[in-house]
Order: sequence, then structure tokens, then C-alpha cells
Amino acid sequence: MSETVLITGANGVVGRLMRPRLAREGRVLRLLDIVRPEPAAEGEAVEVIEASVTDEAAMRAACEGADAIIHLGGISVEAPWADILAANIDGTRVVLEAARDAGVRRVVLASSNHATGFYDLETVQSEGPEGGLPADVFPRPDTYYGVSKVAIEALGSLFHDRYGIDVTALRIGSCFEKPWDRRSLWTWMSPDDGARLLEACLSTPEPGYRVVWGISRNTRNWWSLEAGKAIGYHPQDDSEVFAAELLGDAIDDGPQGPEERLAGGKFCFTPLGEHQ
Ligand code: 15L
Repeated sequence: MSETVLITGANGVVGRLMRPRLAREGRVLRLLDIVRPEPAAEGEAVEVIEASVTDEAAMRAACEGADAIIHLGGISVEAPWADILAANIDGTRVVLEAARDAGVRRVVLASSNHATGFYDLETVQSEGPEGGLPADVFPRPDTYYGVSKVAIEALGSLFHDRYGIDVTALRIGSCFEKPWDRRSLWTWMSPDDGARLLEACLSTPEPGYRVVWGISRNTRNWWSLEAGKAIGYHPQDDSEVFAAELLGDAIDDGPQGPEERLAGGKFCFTPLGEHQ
């Protein structure tokens, strides 16, 4: 029996990294984005939809027959409040209402580390010396963008409690091919681990509502892997393999300056509501 997984924001940075990695025998990927995703390559089980997550009719149609949704759509950096409100908060409400109406039983939401960006290194070390900060730590958003991610988590919780939809909110660190600076050595989630995490979210039995960090098994992690382990996520990559190349002689130095002492990094200092 084939399954259909709807991915919103499929043409964004994370969506494009996940497309080849989530392809499976017996699975159709239904890719939705405001920028039309590339059509299916030969042999690729892919459907493409050009639409906004804020378009209620389009989202209802996109959810028809879907078994699960991976909701990556929305604005991924700081932006004016009205834009964040529409794309991220209202867009997620539209996605969840469409999921409920279509009977989709499982939704994965892309939250972000910026929901908790104002936690500092000292707090992390005192609260989680062994394994880092727990995934459900109370929000401390660093931007309007971070506030929208807190709201997204709350919407997921609401739709789970009201309608029994399984919702996992991922507080994603930095999902790119490679880390690029000192901070990203502790926030990195490799694309392969990102796919492992999404597979765990799709397959774990009865997850209910959960919040899980989206990170790799980094030597420098600030965040705990426990919540991920509980749903069968076993990351395999470690950013440390890039550390020497990135930091050179400074490889063993601690955080340099306030941007490296706060989890959200430069997001904590960017002017609120300004395009980043
Ligand atoms: C995010 O939430 C952003 O979407 C992404 O662009 C990165 O900046 C990432 O966080 C990060 O913290 O590195």
C-alpha cells in the first residue's frame, strides 16, 4: 500500500535537502511551495503543487488523501510582524485545519531553535550538564520569527488535544550541508540526520504531541538528544569533523562574544521586525 506525504515549503532550503532523502518505495511525496517545485524526474514518485500555505482552498485540496504532513512552509528568518503573522502563524493554522478536515492523522511541524534563542551557555551547563537542554524547555524567543515558532508549537498542541492528531514540533538547529562557523558547530543538523529525524517522526507509534530538537550528534551540542531517542531518532553525524577546517588554531577556544553565548546567536541582536 502506498503512502502520500505532503511537504509544505518543499522548495525551501530544508525541503530541497529532504526531497531525495525521503524518497521511498511505496511513498508519494506531494511537494507544495509558493515557488513551484521541479516536476518529477523520471522514476520519482512526486507530485508538485504551487500554492501558499495561507490559501485555505489550496491547502484543503493538497491534504486530500495525504497520510502525513511535514510542514516546513513559511518565513525562515526575521521579517516584519505582519508577514510573520500571516505566513507562519496563520499559515500553520490553515495547514492544521486542512489536516483535520481531510483526516490526516500525523503532522510534523518545523519549529526552530529561535523559539528558545535567549538561553545562554551558563544556563545550559547548569540545567543539563550531561546531555544538554531538554527539548521541551520553556520558550525564550529571540525574534518575531522565534515568537511565531512558539505559536506554531502551541497550535500543534491545540490540534493534538482537540482532535487527537499526532503532532511533533521540531526545534531545528541549523539544517545545511555543512556548518559554517563556531556557533553552527553546535546547532548543526546534517541533511542525512534531518531525514532520519523525519522518518522517525513519520514511523514512531502514537507520538501524541511532542517537541524534539532537530540536531545531529555533535560533540559540541547544547541540546539534549533524549526526546529524539524516545521516538527512534538516532543521529549519526557530528559537526566536529569540520571543526579544524573552520576554526584552525582557535579550535579549542570557548564562545567568543555575546553572539556565541546565546543559543540564537545573531538572531538575538537583529532589530525586531526587520528583514534579515
Ligand atoms: C533557523 O530557524 C533559520 O530558519 C535558519 O535559516 C538558520 O538561520 C537557523 O535557524 C540557525 O539558527 O542557524
